[in-house]
Amino acid sequence: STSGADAVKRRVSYFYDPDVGNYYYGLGHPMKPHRIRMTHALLEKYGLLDRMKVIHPQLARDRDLCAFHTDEYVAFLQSANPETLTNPCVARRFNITDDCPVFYRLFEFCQTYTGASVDAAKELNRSNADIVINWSGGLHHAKRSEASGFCYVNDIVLAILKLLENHDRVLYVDIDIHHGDGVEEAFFTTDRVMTVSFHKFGEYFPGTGHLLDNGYGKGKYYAVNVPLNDGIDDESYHYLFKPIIAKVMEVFNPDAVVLQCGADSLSGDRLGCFNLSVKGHAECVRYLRSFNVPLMLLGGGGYTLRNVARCWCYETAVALHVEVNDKMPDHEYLGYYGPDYNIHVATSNMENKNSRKSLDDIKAKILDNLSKLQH
Ligand code: ZL4
Ligand code: CA
Ligand code: ZN
Repeated sequence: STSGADAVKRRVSYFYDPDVGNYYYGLGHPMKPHRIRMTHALLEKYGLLDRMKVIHPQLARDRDLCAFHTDEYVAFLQSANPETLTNPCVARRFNITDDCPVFYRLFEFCQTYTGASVDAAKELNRSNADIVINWSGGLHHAKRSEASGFCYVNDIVLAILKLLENHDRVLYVDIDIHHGDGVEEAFFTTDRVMTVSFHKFGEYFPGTGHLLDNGYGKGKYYAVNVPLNDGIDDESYHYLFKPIIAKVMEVFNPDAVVLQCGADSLSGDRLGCFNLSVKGHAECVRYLRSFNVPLMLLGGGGYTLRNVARCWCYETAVALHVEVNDKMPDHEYLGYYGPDYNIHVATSNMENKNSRKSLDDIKAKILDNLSKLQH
């Protein structure tokens, strides 16, 4: 809609380090930081950079990283270097594998994407912005003392810990196709952070995120898992997303929201198997924005580069409440977007393996759990 609360402008701060696109996980590795630079180039040519505060973030310091990670793990990351990594015991201890290789300037990469998320949290703490964006962040699998699933430092956990310095309750929502296990685990026993992950469940990485895993101790019912099947489309996704998030906002009433916008839930992703359109994905941003609570948007997965850049550019426009032309402006990377050169892409005719009955059962269970927090 163009009227009402949605039309009210939000102050948006966007965090970007021009060096981030140069990091390289290695030949054949699906995670490509170059997609952040592609997104930035689109934002620039669409004129969106002029509509927000563009901030070059600081590198995260050891002290920042150690707020969640162990000293020995941070010391390992700091010294890790592809030439000197020779001890297989050390590599195994910190889960350095094909998924999480040691690559050139790995530690600086971690400092870069984490510094942006921590600075984004400080920007919200100071009320300098209503919405903050870091497309290089959202690395939700990293654990306290080990790397996992292309993630080394958990910038999300560190950003939420920073937000908790000024906010009583923080809501975390994760629309990456993978389960947000590292963030869930970090806050599994607290009632100050509610985590909500939508993900493919069943023979899929990382294997956690069962419907019935919902927190422990004081954190009971403060972890929400929405397990989904292949081929989910916009309509089925929002049949769950909207009522669940509406109930979460009602019962949890957060002071800040962090949304991990992993773009591997889009149709046609190299690693994903969902069938969401860019509009359907961005509808999650639009919906959370409509509650008018301080909001942090982070990146995450996304392995078909052209669709990742399309998605995060469009979501930036949604944050700014501006319309963008479907036809892309000419720029350095225009060739990636052929043959159509549109920001929106067609979904596929793949089968949606989520039946109405399975969606209704999931919704009923989750709304019932959430109603236990109502007082
Ligand atoms: C690759 O081609 O399911 C890594 C990873 C590297 C290049 C050369 C090595 C070839 C696909 C994936 C061998 C690769 C073997 N290279 C990878 C159980 C697995 C063990 C490792 O979006 N093999 C592990 C992790 C997932 C597994 C997904 C999502 C992150 C996020 C947030 C992380 N790991 C099987 C895979 C390749 C590779 C090709 C790969 N890894 C696909 N899925 C995984 O949630 C950022
Ligand atoms: Ca998820
Ligand atoms: Zn993912």
